[in-house]
Amino acid sequence: STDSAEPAAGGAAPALVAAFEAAYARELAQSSHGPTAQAVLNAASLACRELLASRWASTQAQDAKRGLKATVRRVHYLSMEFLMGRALSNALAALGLTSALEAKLAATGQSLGEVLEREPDAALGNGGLGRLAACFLDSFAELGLPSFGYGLRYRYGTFAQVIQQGRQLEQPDDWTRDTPPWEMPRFDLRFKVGFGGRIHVDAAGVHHWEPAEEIEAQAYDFIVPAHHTERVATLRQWQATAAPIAFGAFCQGDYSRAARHQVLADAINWVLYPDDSTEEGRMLRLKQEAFLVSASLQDLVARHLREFGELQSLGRANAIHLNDTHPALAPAELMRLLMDEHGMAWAEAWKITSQAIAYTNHTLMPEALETWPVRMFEVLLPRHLDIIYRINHEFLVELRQRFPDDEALASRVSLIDEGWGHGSERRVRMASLALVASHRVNGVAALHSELMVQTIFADYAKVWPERFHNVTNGVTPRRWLQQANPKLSALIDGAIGTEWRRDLAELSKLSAHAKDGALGDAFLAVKRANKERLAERIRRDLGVVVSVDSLFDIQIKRIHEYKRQLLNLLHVISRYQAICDNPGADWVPRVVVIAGKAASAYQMAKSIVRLAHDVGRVINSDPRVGNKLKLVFLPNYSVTLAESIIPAADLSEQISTAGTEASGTGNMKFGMNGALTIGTWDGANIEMAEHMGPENMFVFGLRADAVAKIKSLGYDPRLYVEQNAQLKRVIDAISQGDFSHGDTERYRGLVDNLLERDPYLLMADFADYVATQAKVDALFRDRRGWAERALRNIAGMGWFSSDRTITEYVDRVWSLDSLNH
Ligand code: 26R
Repeated sequence: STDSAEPAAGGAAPALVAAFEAAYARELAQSSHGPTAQAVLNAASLACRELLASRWASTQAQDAKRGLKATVRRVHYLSMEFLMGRALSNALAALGLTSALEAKLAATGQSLGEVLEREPDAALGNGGLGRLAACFLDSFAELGLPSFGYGLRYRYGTFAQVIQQGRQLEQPDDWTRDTPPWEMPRFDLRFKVGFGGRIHVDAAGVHHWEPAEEIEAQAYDFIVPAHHTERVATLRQWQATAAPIAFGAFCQGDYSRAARHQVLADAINWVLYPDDSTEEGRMLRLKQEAFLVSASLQDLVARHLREFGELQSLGRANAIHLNDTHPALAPAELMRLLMDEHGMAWAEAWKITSQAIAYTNHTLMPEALETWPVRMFEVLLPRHLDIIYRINHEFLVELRQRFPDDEALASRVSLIDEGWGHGSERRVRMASLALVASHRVNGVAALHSELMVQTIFADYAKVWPERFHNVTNGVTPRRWLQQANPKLSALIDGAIGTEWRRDLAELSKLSAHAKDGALGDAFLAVKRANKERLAERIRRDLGVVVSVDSLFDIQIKRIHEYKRQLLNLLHVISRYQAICDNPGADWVPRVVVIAGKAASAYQMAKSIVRLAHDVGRVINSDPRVGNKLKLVFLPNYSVTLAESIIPAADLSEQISTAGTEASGTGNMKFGMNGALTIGTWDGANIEMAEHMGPENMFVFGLRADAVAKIKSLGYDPRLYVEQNAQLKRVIDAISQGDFSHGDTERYRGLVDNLLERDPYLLMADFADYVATQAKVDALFRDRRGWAERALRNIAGMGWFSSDRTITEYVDRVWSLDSLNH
């Protein structure tokens, strides 16, 4: 887009523009092919990076001076995933340099949009958890929070999704091929991380670990700018290198042994682990987790020593945050560093560790609760296993004092699953390790936090009730509203002024204008323009022509049974059948858009992707249907694709089975962009409805308590199908092969699962979903009524800024105060 993403007054100071222009000219002159779009991208990125690097230095200097009196601790956000997306347009907007670059380009006849399009996404994450981490970094910068994000510098990010004959194929995402110019390699920041080997205890009782293998971690910093100050946040990503090379082998001419060492190191950074995968990769995943944790904590400890000269205050000056259990080795590693490397006694080291650590849970799905075989620890992390046993011992001694005679409780909460119940091998429970070491544990939306303490963590909530909190997620309005939707942003400026760009809560002022017909018309015009861009993309990429007069009905997220893309498809099929029955009726035209990746080993999810393509092919080519209904699947969903789809949405599909979606964050991005939500009473949908008024959301389906009740009584999906002719007809069409050229085998597994198990209650929610979609149609006909509701949605979204979320984390999780109660 060539629309300026800045407010009118957002241009940079002349000195900054001059510095930018000088750096830009110098970099552009390096191009071997002249000022191509790629060369411009590189030059502009390197010029921004240079300006950000000087902001980085002053931010670090400020933070180093903060001392122990500061009530805000420096935050270390440990995450195996950061889904950053593109960086250049965000940096230009933050620095106020968008128009400066546009002016340079005008001289050569190039368009800024064309340049920005060339930047690959940094897609080092799978979905919600990774994107949340990226939004948090944006807010760390904006709020001036002393902080580091810590992650791994994967060579390949999440796979690229290619669709071939309606089926998903995975291809490697070689995102660094054109050398990403954003990172600052920190050659002075290297730490050794050990694996395997033996431990011996000296006469003084100090443990000495002799690892069998050592790998060096080298830091690469990715600088994230604030938009209203000169502060920056840092994402520090570790790259593994073999250290030192097996030089002996090399000298003897045994290159393959020398190379093997290199290969082992490279593997650590090789690939982002997909969220559910096969057994083979598991050992490597544990190694990746240990590598992230060890390098990050060594960096923290070294910095604390540099700044404070002692380690006693480490827990009061630093917060260590675990983004789910993936970095849950952190307490064991911090104990090891404090005791084995710095001679601290257990009690003091434990006090510091539990002051520092806090943990966020992001899912109740039992299959996502990490456990690792003790056997793997014995091989890879023997010293950490010792420490985990000791933590467990101290914990269980205390527990038995408080809850005598409850051995069943002790075995349920133990850090070790002894495998007794299921007769399998012993495993370390990573959530238990995170919980026992944390002074705070939180869920990501109110319902999720409630269910967390009632279900998966009920025992722990009984032991430490004060530890459990809720902090509802948020998203950065810089990327997801100001940059993604400049036209809507300008419209909001006109209605309520520009202060909302600093403080999103100001959006509430829009509700006073919701009935303003002229504003409503202007809103519809902006939406239409955004839909035209998406329609053009659909035509270009898929060859499907869609009308912008249609209702754009959009579901974009990872493909998962609990998110119920299949329920969406059942509604589409039902609508298709009704249109064929009565093509002359006055249908509200709809374009249903789906995008999302299925984990490569998740067969059911892949089958849903295939069904979406099969159904789309049949509907889109049926002459009886025409513009009344289209179904398109946009391949290779990404942060960047989301930025172009969301502003064009009329309707946002947030239809998970109640009680299964921890929060959702896409729901918030759609709401800010003036889409209405059709959603279940789940995750953050509930709080969105409360903030905008539930009458402004299309809520349907069983609530979480009703879902639990039905399941406990013995749910029979067939009953719903037998009682609902419309539903039966849909299921029959799929089984009979109406969408698979008569192949009745293709979807047998999918249909049988629905009729026999239906674990996510699609059959039970179908009727209400379809009825609610009819209400959506009715309101869509009333253009002014629709616009009024959309404006009320936007007005209610101010609270869902990640700035508010991070302010809550600071108050309740990361402040010194949070240690006292
Ligand atoms: C352990 C491994 C297999 C694994 C499991 C699950 C790795 C990653 C995941 C992804 C989960 C934890 C995730 O992304 N959860 C999402 O977090 C978002 C941010 O809090 C929520 O909005 C969203 O509802 C939730 O599904």
